[in-house]
Amino acid sequence: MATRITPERIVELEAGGAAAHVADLASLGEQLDRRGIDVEAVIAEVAAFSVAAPSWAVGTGGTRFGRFPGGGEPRSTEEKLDDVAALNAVTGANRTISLHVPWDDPADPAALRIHAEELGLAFDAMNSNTFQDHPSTTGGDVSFKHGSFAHADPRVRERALEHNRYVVDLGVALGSTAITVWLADGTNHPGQADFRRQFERVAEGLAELHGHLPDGWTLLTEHKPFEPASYSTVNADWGTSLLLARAAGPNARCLVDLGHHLPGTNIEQVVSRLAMVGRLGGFHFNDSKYGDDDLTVGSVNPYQLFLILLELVAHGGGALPPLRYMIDESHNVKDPLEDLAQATDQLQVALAQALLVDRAALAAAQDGNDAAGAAEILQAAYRTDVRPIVAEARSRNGAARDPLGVLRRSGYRAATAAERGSGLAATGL
Ligand SMILES: [Mn+2]
Repeated sequence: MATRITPERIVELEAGGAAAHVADLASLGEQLDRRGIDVEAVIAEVAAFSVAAPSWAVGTGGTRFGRFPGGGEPRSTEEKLDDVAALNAVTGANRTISLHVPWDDPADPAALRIHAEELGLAFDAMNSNTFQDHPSTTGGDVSFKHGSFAHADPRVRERALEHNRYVVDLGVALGSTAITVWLADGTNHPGQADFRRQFERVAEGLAELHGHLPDGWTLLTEHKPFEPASYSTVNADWGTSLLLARAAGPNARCLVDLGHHLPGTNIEQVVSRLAMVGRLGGFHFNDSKYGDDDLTVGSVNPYQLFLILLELVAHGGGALPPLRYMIDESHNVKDPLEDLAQATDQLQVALAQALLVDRAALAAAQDGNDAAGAAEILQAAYRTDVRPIVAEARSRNGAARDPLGVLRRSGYRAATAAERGSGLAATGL
């Protein structure tokens, strides 16, 4: 068991900056008060926010060219939970973990659930995997090379269904209440398969899986335009995802991964559309420059992130709606925990900014055809340095005002490297 980062230790590590924080927060509070904004309400909303950390993100990511592990990486699902607990200790906003089967396939789910409870964590949406062949999912006698739910052979489709049912059952044992299905199904060559028949098979498979959902469970469909299917993907865009969710059943929702859109797509408008028809279910947060880059949330286009959060707050009637929020990034050169801390911070900042928008004034500007006025209202919120609010929200949760600084000064990574091994050798895939 790696070192625990306690609230007392955090206070100790941050004692030096306490007076400056009080002064900064008071100054921002005065400014917001003049603008008619209740700073306490914003702090409370940011403090209530939590975003899941995926189990695969606490290890170093890689590309198809190679992977360069940083040392001290978790060797088991239990150690992945330990790392998320350390992350949550400094951010106070990563209270759940999302598992991915078969990368995580606990032999004793009850024991893992107890371990999570001891760490103050719960299990968020489960993730299935039919984009790789693994004996525990294929049974060893079929292959997902030519698809899973969309496959022409009913035996393969049945095996894909069995795996997804297994993931739901495992989720039940862990206390999860959702499954996210991302399918690689598609084609790499024109003419390889029939678009319509592929779609119909996937719709049928998802409907069967929906029939297996326990009460209170949600099935999330995650779309992606290309990769690994480079010519056509069955669930390629939000419209297809909506059709599939509708075909699956009443408890199916669409999940929006910020990297799963073609360049230039207006993601905030996609969010608005899906929310409007009651099928917006969750998010995978990341950022991108060229495609599905899985870069740090808010690192490339923070204004887009702000606009997305603004749509979410509008959908929630002034507060963030209770959807499934998860970070989905690949940490190739940063320490995974440091990157997750930065991503969480970026989300808290964007949320606070979105909460500052004067929604009544914005609606009036919109109805008055005042485009310049509307832009001023958005900029007034976006250009406000809300970091004292975010720091205060974290502090009230017993977490760190400066998560990255505390993580570094706590010695957590050195402790895990000593316990788990340095693993400094780069490996190819
Ligand atoms: Mn994703």
